[in-house]
Parts: sequence; C-alpha cells; structure tokens
Amino acid sequence: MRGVNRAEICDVNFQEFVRSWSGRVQPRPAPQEPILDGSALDARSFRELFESQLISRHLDLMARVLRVQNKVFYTIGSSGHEGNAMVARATRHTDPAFLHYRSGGFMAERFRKLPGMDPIMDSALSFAASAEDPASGGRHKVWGSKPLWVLPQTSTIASHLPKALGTAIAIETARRLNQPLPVPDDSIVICSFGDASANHATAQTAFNAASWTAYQKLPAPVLFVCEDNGIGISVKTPAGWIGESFRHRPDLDYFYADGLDLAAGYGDVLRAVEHCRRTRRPTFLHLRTTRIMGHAGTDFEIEWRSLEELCAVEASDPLLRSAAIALESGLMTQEEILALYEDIRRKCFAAAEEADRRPRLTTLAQVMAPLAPYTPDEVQAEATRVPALEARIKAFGGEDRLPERQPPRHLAIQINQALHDLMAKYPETLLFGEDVAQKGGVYTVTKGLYKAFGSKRVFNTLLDETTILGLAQGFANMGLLPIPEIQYLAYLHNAIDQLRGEACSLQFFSNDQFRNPMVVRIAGLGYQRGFGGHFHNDNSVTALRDIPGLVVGCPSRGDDAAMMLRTLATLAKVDGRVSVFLEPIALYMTKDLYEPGDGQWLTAYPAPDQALVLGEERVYDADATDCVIFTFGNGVPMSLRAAREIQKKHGWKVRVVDLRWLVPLNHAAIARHAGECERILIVDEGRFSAGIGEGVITAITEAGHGGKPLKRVVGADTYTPLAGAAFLVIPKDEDILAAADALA
Ligand SMILES: Cc1ncc(C[n+]2csc(CCOP(=O)(O)OP(=O)(O)O)c2C)c(N)n1
Ligand SMILES: [Mg+2]
Repeated sequence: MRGVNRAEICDVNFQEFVRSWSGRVQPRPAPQEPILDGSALDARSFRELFESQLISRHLDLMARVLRVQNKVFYTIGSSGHEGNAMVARATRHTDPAFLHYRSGGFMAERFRKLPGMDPIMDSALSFAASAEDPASGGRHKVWGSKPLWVLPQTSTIASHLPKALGTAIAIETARRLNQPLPVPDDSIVICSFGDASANHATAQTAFNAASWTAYQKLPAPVLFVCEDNGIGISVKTPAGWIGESFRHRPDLDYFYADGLDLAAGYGDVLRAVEHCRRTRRPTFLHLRTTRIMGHAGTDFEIEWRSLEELCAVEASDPLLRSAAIALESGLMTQEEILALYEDIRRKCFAAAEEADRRPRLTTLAQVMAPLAPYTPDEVQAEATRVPALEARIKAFGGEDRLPERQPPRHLAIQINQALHDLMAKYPETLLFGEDVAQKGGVYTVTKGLYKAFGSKRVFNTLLDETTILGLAQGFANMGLLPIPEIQYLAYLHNAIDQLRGEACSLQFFSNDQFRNPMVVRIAGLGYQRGFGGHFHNDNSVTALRDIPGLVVGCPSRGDDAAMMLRTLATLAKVDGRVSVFLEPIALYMTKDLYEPGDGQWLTAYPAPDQALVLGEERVYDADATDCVIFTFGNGVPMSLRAAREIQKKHGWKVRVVDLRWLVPLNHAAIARHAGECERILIVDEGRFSAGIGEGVITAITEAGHGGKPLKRVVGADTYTPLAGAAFLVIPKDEDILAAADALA
C-alpha cells in the first residue's frame, strides 16, 4: 500500500459511495422544508452547504495534483473539516473571522454572502501564489478577504486567538465610545483553530482573558470554534480531551456540534451563534471534524498509521454523509450528485490553470510594497496639525495649565503631557496595560490620564502581555488607535510573537488591505541607580531590530519624546504602522546633565505644531568634525559629558548624534556624519552582539568609511546583575573617554 495516494482513494470512495447507493427514493423536498425530519436545516440551505463542501474538497484535490506540476504551492487542506461551512452560513459576512487553515468550506460558504464573488478563482489565485491573489497578493496561501471580513492568518497556530478576542472586545468598546465601527455593532467575532492548537499557551491565554472579561460582566462576543479532528500532525489528542477541558470552564459557554453531519449539526451551530450574538459572551463551539488526506500533501500517513485506521477515518468523510443526506431526502439523484461533483472538479482545475497563467511576484519591490507604507508629507501634515484648543484645555484642566506655558520639565512629565495631547487630539485613542490607570503606571508616566479621559479610554488589563498586544490588534482592527504599555522591556519577550509574527505582518500578508496601527510604549534600558536587577534594566533591543515593518523610536529627552509620540501616532493613523516607543526609564526623572542642579536635561514642552521626522537624528555641535559619537537613549547625556572631557583632553571638537530612531536605522545620515568627521565613536548601551552599534558600523562600513579610526563602547553579552554591579556590564562615562584615548 506504500505510495498509494489517499487523495485518489477519497475521490474514488465518494463516487463509488454515490453510485452504489441503493436506498429508497423519496419525493423531492421543497426548498424551505427540513432536509430530514427534525433537522434545523432546510433543503435549500443544505444544497448550498453541500456545494460549498464540494468546492472545498475539489480545491484540495486540485492542489494535490497541481503541486506536483509546480502550479500550486500549498497542500494543507480542509478535507474532513468541510462542515465548518455551517459556521459561515450561520453568521454574517460582516462578522470578522480569524480562521483555521482548514477553512475551505467556511470560505466557499461565506462567498455566497456577497454577489459577484468567486470562491474558486480567488482560492486558485492564492494556491498559485499569483500576484493577483485577492487575499495576500501572492505572499502566502491564506484564507483572507477584505469584503468578506476575513483577516488573513499566519501559520503560527493559536497566534490569532488573542486578537480575535481583542476584536470582539473592541466592537463593544467602540460602541460605548460612540466611535464609528466598520462592522454592525451587534457583530460577533469568529475564531477557529484545531484541537491540538487549543493547548497552546497563546490559545489558553485568550480563553482565560475571555473568561476574565465575561466574569466581570463585560461583553466579549467571540465565537471560538475548535475544529476537533482528534489529531495534530501525527499526535493524537487524548480521546474526549477537548470536551473534558472546555465543558466546564467558568464564563466560557460550551456548545457541541457534529461537523460531520450537516443535518444533525446545523441546529447546534445556530444555537451557539445565536447565544454568542445575543448574550455577547465568549462562546466555545466544539465542532466534531475528521482529517482525511493527511496533515498536508507531504504527509504520507500510510507510513506511520495503520491501514485499518486510515480506512476508518476515510469512512467518516463528511462528504459521504452529505451525499447520503441528499439521496435519503430525495433532494438529489445519484446522477445529479455525480454531475455536480464533476462540474466543480472541472471548475477548480480550470481556475487553477488560469491562475497559473496570471503574473506572480517578480521583483523585491513588489514583494515589499505593502510591508511598511510611508507617506512623509501626509504624516508630517497630520503630526503637526494642532488639536482643537477646547479639547486641550479640557485635557489639561485649564488654559493656564497648557504644557507649553510651563517651565522646562523632565522626560516622564513630557511623555505624560504628550499622551494627554494625543488623547485630546484623537478621541479614538485608548491607553491600557498593567497598572496604567488609577496608579498612573509604575513610574507615574500615565498619571492623570484615567481621570482626564475616563475608564473607557484608559484602563488596566489583566496581567498578560500577550493579551495586551492581542487587545491592541483587536482595537486597531475596529478603527481605534491603541497605545498599549508593556511595563518593562524584559516582559515583552514572552509576548513578542504578537508583534513579530502578527501585528507587524498584517499589512504584508493582506497586501495592505488590513491594517492594525498602534503605538506600543515600552519602558526599558538600564542605568536605574541601585534598582531592579536584570528584568527592570533590560538593555537589549535586538529582538526588535529585525522585525519587518516595525518602527522603534527611543527619545533621550522630554521634547523629543513629545514630538516623537506625535509622529508615531500619525504613522499609525496615516500609514497604518506599528511602532514601539522605547522609554529609557533611567532618564524619566533626570534633570541635570553636567553638574548636580544644572537643570540642563529639562526641556520645554514643544508647541503642538511640532513633530519629528521619521529617521531624523538630533545633532549636537553639528560643525564639529574632529570626532563624531553615534548614540541613543542613556548614551546621549553620557556622550555629551564625555564630549566635553574629550575636548579638554585632546582638543577635539566632538559632534554627538542622537540616533533617536533605532529601527529602521537611518543609514544615509550615519554615513554622512561618519564621512564628515575624522574619528568615530559609537556608544551603545545594548549588548555586544547584534545591537544597534553593529548596525551603525555596518552603515559606516558600507558607505566606505570603514577605514577611519573607530571605537565602539558597548555593553557585555550578559544579564544585568543587581545593585552596583549592574554598572560593570554597561558603558560608563569613563569607558567613552578611554575609547577616545585609544583613538588619539
Ligand atoms: C506555534 C506553532 N507550533 C507548531 C506549528 C507546526 N504545526 C502546524 S499545524 C500543527 C498541528 C495542529 O493541529 P491542530 O491544532 O489539531 O489542527 P489540525 O491540523 O489537526 O486541523 C503543528 C504542530 C505551528 N504551525 N505553530
Ligand atoms: Mg487536529
């Protein structure tokens, strides 16, 4: 039996099953009659669902055949899961959907909801990685559609659950804030996944967060659909585990439906959907499915599973059951079913051959076009647009309290004022995270915002970074502007996939049809005097450096922080971008630069018509050419102090460049400064390996300035210890002076 193609066997099984059927022929039911006695499904609905199932099946069969001919590039199929078409039928095309990769049936059915759409051609273009693929423009085989509100998912299982929950919560948030919603305000969110995936930490955190929300009587209208086929690639889910695990969860309402039998399952699917829509409670639909034709085209099950088992699975094929229903009910004859089957097969192959003739992505520019859109003029115009005076007066509590009328202040205050300004300017802005509301954050950076803007816009989340970033994506999906906070940089890492794999990839994988703009505030970097140890002084931004499309800004002083926040919020508004605003904790309260009491690190609040330009550095002593120091964050005041000492000792005039924008690095600006100066110092408070300093050196070297005297002052490749020893692992003022000496 080795080498036998199970796809062919399923194909033949279906035809033989229909041909050999010998039941009694019934009178044909009227379209509105139940398809079988007691079924919630009428004959017309059954007929359409059956057709959706067949479309899904033939797309799978087509993919298996054409993969071998290099015309199709993906063979994970939906066979055995076609019953998920019922979920599509029971919901609306405006109910946002985040789908499992076995959603061929769901998609074919949802395509019916809008006139003039063709599930077969659209899917074929996606299978063929055609540039005309309406879902992703040829970037991935995803289930996605802008008009049908199907947001494309990545292949990381379970990663979509937090944002699906976020989207459900956002529907309610937007409604309560009277913000325009892109979907009807009684929409629910559909989120499907497999039984093995239900165990994933990212899934579990979403279930927990959904329950946590409902427990407080807050709406979270998400329909979790667990498509239980009993297996994940080759690992069986313990029999009964999904039911056992989910039947009794608090505040997660459990429903079961037989996804292998349309006549039996549809009523249960309807009940689950109706419950979710009416109660606005998180609902768990346990949908029985099976998996035939293996995990993917490359999975030769016959090599690791017994033939008896495979045959048993194939005998449970839901299409056999649908054919039986069609015959038993008298709705279709054997000939009609076989004709329909062949007709859909023909259409799928014809579409695939046509898709193969359509253009593919052929240039790097084409591939990257949707990744990181940037329209500088619009961004600048919007970032410098002054919010209404009344809104500002209200936010700050009086005209005389407008921040630009106050004396110079430190970084934490200026970030706080800038957040007030942003929330006044954009009523769709939400600020949330751990401890950000009443307490105003661990460092009081968000103090007063809760009072000024209320609990609907400024709120504490549960303690889970994955949920925080999932919520942010959900709010963004529903047209709000989220400003989530991650309390400490070290705590981003357990949730970073929500940025790396999800938020930053949405524009890419949807060909920029969907956007989830946000500004993620993260407190981080080292140098807190005598406080915290590693996890409160994490100095590595490396994990953020290579995330495609992400912008990372890191201000070292209050005025830059305020102007940078305006730019980041506008990048989100105008270009849909995801950004990180990295706040150097140790500089929050810093007031002095050279001497205690000199107040030289205080800055005036920039007028509301001032903003930074993405990528633009701040240059201190631009005319100096003896030496340039490239730095950011805590390195800026350190380098300014060192510059003074270097001038005293070596007589060099030193230019200090605060990069401000860490991702992407402005290679052209770095090259220009390096070209204009005789010697080069890099002060990077991050780690020795893979940090910002390496990027700066690359920019310098690639521009041909690698021959100049150059020294890097950088942290060690270690975790940060507690107390005074922390300063052994990160650059100090003296280290910069020593590096200058070495250059002399
Ligand atoms: C986070 C993550 N880990 C591993 C994988 C590889 N992988 C892809 S599908 C899969 C099994 C999923 O099984 P299940 O959730 O039951 O879905 P099914 O394929 O059975 O429908 C695994 C391990 C992945 N895509 N993502
Ligand atoms: Mg499974």
